[in-house]
Amino acid sequence: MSEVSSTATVLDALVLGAGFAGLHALYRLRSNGMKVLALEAAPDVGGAWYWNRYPGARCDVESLVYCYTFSPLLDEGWKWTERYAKRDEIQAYLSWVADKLGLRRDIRFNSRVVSAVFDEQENLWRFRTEGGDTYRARHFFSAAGPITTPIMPDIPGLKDFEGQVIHTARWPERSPDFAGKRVGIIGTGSSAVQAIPIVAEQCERLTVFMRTPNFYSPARNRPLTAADYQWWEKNRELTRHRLQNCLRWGGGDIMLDDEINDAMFRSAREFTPQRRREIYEARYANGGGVVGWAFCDAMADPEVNEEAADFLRSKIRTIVKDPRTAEKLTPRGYAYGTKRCTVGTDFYEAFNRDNVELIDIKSERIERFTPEGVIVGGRLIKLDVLISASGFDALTGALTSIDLRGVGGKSLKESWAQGPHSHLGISVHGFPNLYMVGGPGSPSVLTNVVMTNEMQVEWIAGLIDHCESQGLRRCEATREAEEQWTRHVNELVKGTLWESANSWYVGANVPGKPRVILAYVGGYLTYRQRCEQERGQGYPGFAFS
Ligand code: N01
Repeated sequence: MSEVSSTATVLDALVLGAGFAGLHALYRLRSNGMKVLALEAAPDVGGAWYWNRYPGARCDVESLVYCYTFSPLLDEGWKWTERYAKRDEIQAYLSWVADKLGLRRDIRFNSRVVSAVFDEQENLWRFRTEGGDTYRARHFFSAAGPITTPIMPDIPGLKDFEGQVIHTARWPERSPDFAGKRVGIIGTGSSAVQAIPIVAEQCERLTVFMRTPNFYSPARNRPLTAADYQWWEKNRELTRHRLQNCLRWGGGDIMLDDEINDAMFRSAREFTPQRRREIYEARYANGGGVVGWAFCDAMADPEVNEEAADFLRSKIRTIVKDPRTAEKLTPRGYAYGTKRCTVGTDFYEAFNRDNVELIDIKSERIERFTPEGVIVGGRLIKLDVLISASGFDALTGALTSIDLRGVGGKSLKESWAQGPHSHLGISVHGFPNLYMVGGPGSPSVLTNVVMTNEMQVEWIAGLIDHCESQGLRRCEATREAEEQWTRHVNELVKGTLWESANSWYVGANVPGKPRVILAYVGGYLTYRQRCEQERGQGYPGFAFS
């Protein structure tokens, strides 16, 4: 087993992951003079954006606000080309940031951490990678990402299938050539919605296996023009200020008319039915994934939610020509927003193509795979390639898939067996000097993730600064603070439509995963203020020694 410099050197901090949060954490801690390394499983920076190379992958938050704000250096020298950036452009951006800030020298690539154990005698974390390298660090900064652990569907016979099987989040660097191929895709979530129209254009035949239709709205992507950049120069600070002071707005629609935007802070009931319709139409025409979040009570008032849902349902029939396919694609029986709403380009239009078939696997069950393809409702569908857009073990999977042990050798996976608990989604009692960005109990996936990451990275770095300046060797959430925060996270969903959620937001997509809300639904602003209060009061929810 190779022992890396680690055995000689105890790092001040080890950062897990070199995606958006990891790069920022590395920069921030290093700027304080700390000795820091980041370990990254992939051969390059990018995190989730490195792995999600599937055709059509792009972000559904506007590029102008899907980027760092922590250094003015990064406002200069980078220009986004499209309103919603393609995966390749986001990857290039993160690579540019890593070079500009000189981060690569402190990142170990191809280094997947498989174990992290807290050494109580020494007050440090011991890490081991898949390749057998070992590291020691006083602080463990997890930037492993909320949606990074892919899951495959458990379908009988899948291992016997002789065609190619690809998960969207493990797309090969050389994308397969689909020309003349019969392709199947499992899922109609955000990844599938982006991939389907592109794969449909390239392959001979595409069969879409859908279990639950999702709410969908068109992105209305377009190139960014000189005029857009002029607007941005004038409005950058204001837009960032608004984002920082907003509960739910993630910035999927930054150039939307002010009046339409401001309605998001008001109850739908303050508007006439006609005005509400106009607002939904304006949002739909503008594009982006937040058509249904037009008013502040979308998740609290079932009637408001149903009106938004119905608006989006009505659009399907105007695009999909075959009424039976349109009906199959129509989401019913669950509230808008309780599954992540999808955004794309020409998703519904793809079902008007002759080479695309939609199979609703709730009515036509997938029986099993064979070497040649899949049997559905007694019929063999021959396939050359199966794309699994089947999602992720979200928010907890990245850490529970590591053998991560805290005080007394207790594993995080066991500790979270009945549902994750933490203080502020950042610190877990019994796991000293471990800090999470985008962890369960934080609002990250319900907000502009890049913005929330930045806030959490700065906040955690402040906490570490506090420990360093006071000579404190050990820092962890108190049991009381953790219980209080976890109760608060769970109580917030009571009486809201979140209670009825049946999606990865509550772990429903992973067999055996406890059904609890994984994200903090109280909104970004409330969360930021709560974190600031914690810091302002000298971290009362933490025990130091
Ligand atoms: O995964 P998902 P995703 N048999 O979990 C189906 C972010 N993201 O990769 O709904 C059959 O949403 C499953 O069906 P059901 C974004 O936060 C962002 O698409 O569980 N089907 C569903 O249709 C997003 O939410 C961007 O009934 C099975 C699909 O697979 C998150 O990542 C782009 C199945 C999984 O959908 C995850 O998105 C991409 C089975 N056994 C992703 N198991 C943008 O920024 C699962 N399914 C635009």
